[in-house]
Amino acid sequence: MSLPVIPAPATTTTHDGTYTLSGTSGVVVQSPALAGTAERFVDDVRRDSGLALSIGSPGVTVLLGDDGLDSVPPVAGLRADGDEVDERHGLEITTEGVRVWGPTVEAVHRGLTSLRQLISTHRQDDSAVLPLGRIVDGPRFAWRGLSFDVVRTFHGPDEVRRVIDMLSLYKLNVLHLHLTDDQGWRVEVPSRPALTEVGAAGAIGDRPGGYFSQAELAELVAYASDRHVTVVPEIDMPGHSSAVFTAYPELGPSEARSIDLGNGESLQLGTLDPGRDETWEFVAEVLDAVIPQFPRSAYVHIGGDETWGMADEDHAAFVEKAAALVRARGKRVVGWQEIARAKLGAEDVVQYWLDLDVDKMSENPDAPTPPEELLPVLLEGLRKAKYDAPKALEQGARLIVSPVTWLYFDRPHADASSDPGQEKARERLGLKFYGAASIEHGVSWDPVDSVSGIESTDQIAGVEAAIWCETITNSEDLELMLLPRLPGLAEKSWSHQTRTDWPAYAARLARQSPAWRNRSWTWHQSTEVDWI
Ligand code: TNX
Repeated sequence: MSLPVIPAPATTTTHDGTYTLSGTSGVVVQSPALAGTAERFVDDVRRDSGLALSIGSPGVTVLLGDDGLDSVPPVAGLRADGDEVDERHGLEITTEGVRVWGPTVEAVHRGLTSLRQLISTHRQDDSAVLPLGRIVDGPRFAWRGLSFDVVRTFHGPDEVRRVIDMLSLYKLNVLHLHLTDDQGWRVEVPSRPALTEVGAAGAIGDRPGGYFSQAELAELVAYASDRHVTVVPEIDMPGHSSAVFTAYPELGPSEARSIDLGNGESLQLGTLDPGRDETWEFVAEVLDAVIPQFPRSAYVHIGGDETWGMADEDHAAFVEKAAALVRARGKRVVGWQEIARAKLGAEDVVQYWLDLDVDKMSENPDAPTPPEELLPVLLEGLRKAKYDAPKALEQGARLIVSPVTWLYFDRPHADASSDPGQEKARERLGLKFYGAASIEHGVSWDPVDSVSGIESTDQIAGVEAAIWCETITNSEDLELMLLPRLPGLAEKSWSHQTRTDWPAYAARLARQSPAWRNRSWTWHQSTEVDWI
């Protein structure tokens, strides 16, 4: 029998019988290094389940050790913090109590995360009546993340903390913050005050702007770190830079060119110019200010996507120089797949996203109909995308797998109008052009098979979903698009099961709702799942 844990553990055994954790139970810490982890767990259990455990009382014992963990398959990929941390752990529930162990603090934290889920899925009255059994587990991929667009709609620190809580409940360990784009600049650069004074003022349409102060980011990074989540900053360059040009027009194109997409949005064609000294002074100042604000991240994401109309040589020159500036500051480079058109190093990471078939797009009635003058530029860019992943792999770089088809959480929900009373809101969420996606669809794929040209798991750095916020206007919208998809991302990036058994997964998913309710997270009540 399986236990209702998401992502599915590497091995699970169950036995008849139960062990009950009650309000008088607690956590015994056998290794002093685990004191903070135990406190975090007690706090999380209270928030997920309302059960108040206390430190020092018998019930759950936590300790450092690697007994019996050899059966867990090895992890692949790279960690965003650049460390090598063993996340394998064991969790055993006997009639005597619960024991959670692993060789590192982080490993024990992951094991306690499974226990958090078991507690919230086995609540009865004032207790949690746990099934007897044993889990031995560890991740398939080291980098398991979410890319979060805080530009198109500004989501402030409270909401970012809620997203970190969601990541943490599903053993996800990277929050990639998309901090800059055409509509706004969300991170402080003290030597360039206009970026936040002017560039942060707006968002899409008349949505409010905003940015994270250095103090707020320090708190968020610490909050994430406490939950073993690394926050990776993205400064999107040289395209998607209109907010820079609003703040510092001298860095922009001499003539602003934007194209009305006919849906109230316009596409900006200007890019930072690699041929100008001012560009490089700017990029260096930005990196010098941003890097120290993300001390746990070994990477800086330099964007590199959708530089419509920019000459290939200019794009490559920009990427190569920006990458060199990142490396010179002791950080590694990650960028959207278009950076593979430039010369990369084996340490670099390329985020694969564009798996749309250009030649089928004209058949899609919901596809945007760009003005005629733009069409050739768009089509050419999209056709080149086919070669990006192979080019990255040829250069020895590794891929973060984020295909639109499987991992763009801004795809509309398949049964969008099924949430009672919310039909209108649901209908407006997600980019229609991508087509709707069901929850089952979200777990019906495998990261290794999803990119043509990948032959082995070793070519993958990790797996990341993306939530873009063009259609997402507030926290409720955001949560509706993240849940219940986020647990599916965990299933695909952590679990070693390459095929997900949908009925079994749907049954595990259905049991997540009490914790979500307790946390007051909004979720899309998909009709594919019998929510409890
Ligand atoms: C493409 S994915 C973009 C974003 C949009 C997104 C909408 C990527 C690197 N660029 O600018 O928000 O599509 O899904």
